[in-house]
Amino acid sequence: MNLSPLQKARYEYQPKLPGMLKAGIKEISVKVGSATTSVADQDKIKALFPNTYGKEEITFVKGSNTAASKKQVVGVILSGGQAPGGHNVVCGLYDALKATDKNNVLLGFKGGPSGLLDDDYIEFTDSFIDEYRNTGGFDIIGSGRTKLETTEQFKVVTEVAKKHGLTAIVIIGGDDSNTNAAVLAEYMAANNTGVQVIGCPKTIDGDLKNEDIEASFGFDTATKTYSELIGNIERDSNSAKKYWHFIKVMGRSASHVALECALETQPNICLIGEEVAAKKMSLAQIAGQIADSVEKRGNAGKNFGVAIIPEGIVEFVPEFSVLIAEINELLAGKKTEEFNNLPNWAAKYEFIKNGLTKESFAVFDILPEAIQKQLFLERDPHGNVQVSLIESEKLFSELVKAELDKRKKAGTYKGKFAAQHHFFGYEGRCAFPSNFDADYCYSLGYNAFMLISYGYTGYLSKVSNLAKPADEWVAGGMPITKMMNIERRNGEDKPVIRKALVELDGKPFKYFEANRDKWAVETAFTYPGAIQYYGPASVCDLTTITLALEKGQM
Ligand code: FBP
Repeated sequence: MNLSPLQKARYEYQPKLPGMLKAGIKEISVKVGSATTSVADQDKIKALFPNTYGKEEITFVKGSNTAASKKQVVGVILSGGQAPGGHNVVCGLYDALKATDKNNVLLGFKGGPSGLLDDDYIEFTDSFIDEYRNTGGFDIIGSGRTKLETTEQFKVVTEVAKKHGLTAIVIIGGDDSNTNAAVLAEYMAANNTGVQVIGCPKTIDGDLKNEDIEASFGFDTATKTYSELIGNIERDSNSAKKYWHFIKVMGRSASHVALECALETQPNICLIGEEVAAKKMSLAQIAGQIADSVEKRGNAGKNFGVAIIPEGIVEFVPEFSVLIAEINELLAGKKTEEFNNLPNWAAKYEFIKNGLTKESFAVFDILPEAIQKQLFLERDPHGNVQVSLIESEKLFSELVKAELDKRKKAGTYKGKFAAQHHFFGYEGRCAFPSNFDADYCYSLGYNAFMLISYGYTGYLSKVSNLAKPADEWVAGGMPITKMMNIERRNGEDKPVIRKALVELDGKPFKYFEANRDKWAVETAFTYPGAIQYYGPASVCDLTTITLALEKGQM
């Protein structure tokens, strides 16, 4: 195989483990903490999880290992979108499993949860695993978005587990996948299958975090990758001095990625979906806010700038959500066919005008025509508009341009406006994990096996104190039910892990808020540069500014 020099070097990198896991398997003991309760809806969650609710938080400490010795056959799946470090979770799990007993077996089920249902798997070996150490991607076994949530599916999983003699299943995924891990753990316990289930917190979006989970893996590397690119664009913008760059970054339900990139690069504008929703901002208000920055800078001779836009922004704009709901209704059932059969866009436009309320049509009418058409082209299998495919970076630059044209006519804006558009998402999801993610993920996997060997089920592998050097990290486990509450999903009350949105009274947002007016007018760009893998720890092992601020380290 042809390997790049970095690939070769990364194979050799030895990820750092938390101090208490370093002494070797025989020296890892358990400290049992207090019993837990769910973050809300305690009675309901307790009733739904009678076998796994209320268990104790646990921490690993140095001491003699008292885990019962038995042959372990563990199955692992990767679930959902790729996130840098996934391979290292598998490597850490494998290394701990083999260090405990060479006869233990690790099976990787392919293509995500569906691999477990289809019994499509490989058995990991040393040589196979070694090719994936410290590399990005999920290609080691692939991933998928099939949800493991029905009793029928659990029955199939039980059969597959029986066939292989599985003693445990590790699910590496986001909030939904780990919610399903908790439900599967409860099912396995209730049916005395002897199969334990452990989750690991993954997602570049950063929205699986809470008082126990300080960060989901992949967020560090993905935001560093986007920040490098944004910094490069800022430098280009500051060199050419002729473009405004509208940069959309991934993060569908929360704006953590956008916020971290803004803290790293200090752009002129960064929209935060959660703020837009809290202030019930309209598209026109958002465009007006960006136009204010363009105007002030343009009038000072600075016809360039950078605006960061979170992927999910339009869903946070109340009037836009209403418009989408009305469009879904307008085209429900047979009406899609009627709409599609109309001869041209003018006829379709009339159909839309007659079908929407006056308020929603007013919102629709200010959208650029390309976006208007997109709303009617891209439908999901249920016939709904796919909001995540809307090119919001283009939407906002068009709205800003229209606003600036007005201001030009009114004589207040004297600058020039030309825009470039970018979308950064897939560029960061499979990058070589930063040292932080390489270490964190390896530790999560290693720790997941320790939870298995000590007999725990329905737990999330937890590694905390992450703003400190790895040696001071704390490894342990938290019952997933502790992170759950009841939420309305698809018309039903469901037990779920609460998704973490950007907190508007949290330190990262407060820091941004305190600085953004200055950044909007001045050129305060910072250039993070590429992720560094070799060199001083002060450069290579840094974690995110979000985490540093949350932990009071800045
Ligand atoms: P997860 O929540 O599964 O980690 O995925 C998040 C994400 O990377 C989002 O940022 C993005 O909107 C989405 O996946 C894209 O999904 P897909 O890979 O299916 O295009």
